[in-house]
Amino acid sequence: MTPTRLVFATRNAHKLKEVRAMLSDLPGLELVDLDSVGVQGDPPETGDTFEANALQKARWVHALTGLPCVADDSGLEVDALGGAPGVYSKRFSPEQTHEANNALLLSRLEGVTDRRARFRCVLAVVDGEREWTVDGRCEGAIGHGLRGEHGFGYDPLFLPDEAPGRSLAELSMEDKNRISHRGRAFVALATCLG
Ligand code: ITT
Repeated sequence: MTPTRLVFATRNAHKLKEVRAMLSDLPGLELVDLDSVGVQGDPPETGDTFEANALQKARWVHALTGLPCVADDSGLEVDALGGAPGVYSKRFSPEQTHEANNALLLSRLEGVTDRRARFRCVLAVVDGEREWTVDGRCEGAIGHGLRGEHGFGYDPLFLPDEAPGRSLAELSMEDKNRISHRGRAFVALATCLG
């Protein structure tokens, strides 16, 4: 079977690394990064939903390259914060670093007992003829301190239901990909392309 070749519209090196690791399990997909098709700059994301942002990024790269593109918009929804930081996950703290975002999240949840949260990922594909989205979720809770060295972003604070007693940052990339929002969205994408 010839794999579907898509440009992956991301500047997030961690996402790219995770997805590259998934591809051996998803032989129907081949992803090409932005540098290898000569795209400079960051895809815009000014929407207020994951779907809108994912479509915006994929359309932007498709308009520049004329090639079929996929984009990921993802983030963390915390129930006690009314779904925040959501689409603002990367820009949650003024510093916009993973460390500052995690520190702010811990401080916003000080004394809060309902710590339910989920990671969400929406993938949008734009190929010039069609546009569509698929999504994936990972349910869990926010811990009381940072744990683990793997992954990125909020992983050291996120305790997935499917790995009791461990944070996402304590899982290998392979184990994270099996249960993660992004892993699930890519499986959905490969199924829908297959
Ligand atoms: P691109 O737009 O270039 O793809 P980005 O980092 O801006 O990269 P998003 O807009 O999708 O990506 O923001 C995702 C943010 O959500 C990311 O910076 C993390 O803070 C958080 N996030 C998403 N997936 C995550 C994961 O698997 N583990 C931990 N944090 C994650």
